[in-house]
Amino acid sequence: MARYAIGDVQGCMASLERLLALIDFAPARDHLWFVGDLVNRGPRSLDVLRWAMDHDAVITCVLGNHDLHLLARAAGAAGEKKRDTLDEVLAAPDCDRLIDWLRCRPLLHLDPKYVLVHAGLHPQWTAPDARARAAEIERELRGPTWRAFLTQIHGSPPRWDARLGGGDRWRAILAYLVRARTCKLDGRVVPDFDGPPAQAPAGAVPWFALPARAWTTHTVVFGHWAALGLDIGAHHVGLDTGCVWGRSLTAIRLDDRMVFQVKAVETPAP
Ligand SMILES: [Mn+2]
Repeated sequence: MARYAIGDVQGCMASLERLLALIDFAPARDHLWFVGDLVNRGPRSLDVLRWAMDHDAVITCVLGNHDLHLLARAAGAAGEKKRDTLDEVLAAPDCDRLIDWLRCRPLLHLDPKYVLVHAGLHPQWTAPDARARAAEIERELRGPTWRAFLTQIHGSPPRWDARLGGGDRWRAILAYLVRARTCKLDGRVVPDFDGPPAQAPAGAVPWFALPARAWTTHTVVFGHWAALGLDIGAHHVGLDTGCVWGRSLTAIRLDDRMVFQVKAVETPAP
């Protein structure tokens, strides 16, 4: 058995198929981790979701910001965004089944060696702390009031504080798990900056480069930051290589860190 982690797919089914062929993916033998953002911006989100649900037994997929946006659209908790390509999913006859499958995905997966998360972690969270914070969100998404919950995740998050409650607490947790790229030295996520680390605003550093990180007992596998590209450090593996922007889709075999990449098949929208 081999375990691979795969970067942000974002509806790029043809590129995913090309990558699965490159790694000679065999469901009977292999297990795949996905860093989230299975859907949106790319052309075939519906096909990617159906494929993922069909392969539920052999994949581990965490939720990304675009996945949460799809859930919010399905719940009537968010409107259409300019570059959304989610209409085909929302109009599909199996939409409810796909949405129910998606909202039961974890926000974070923890094993003895790795943390799998879409964007990042707060520097003061240990890996088990992060798992517990993620579980707070997962409980809401899987419960009967998931639609109402999704109306409360928008708006600017407060700085993380363990005493936060309710919507402020959920927004502060999600700021790390699904949105973080750079942070200030006090741990606050810098909103909106999505360029390369070298162009980060003054005083902002990648979330994984903050001093005194509590989670470095583990290696964090993540995506969400296309401008960072493939980035492998002592305790982090960034896998978003901008497939939906016409660059490439990346897998890493976790057992030996062998990297596999395919050029994006999809042409990015202008
Ligand atoms: Mn993302």
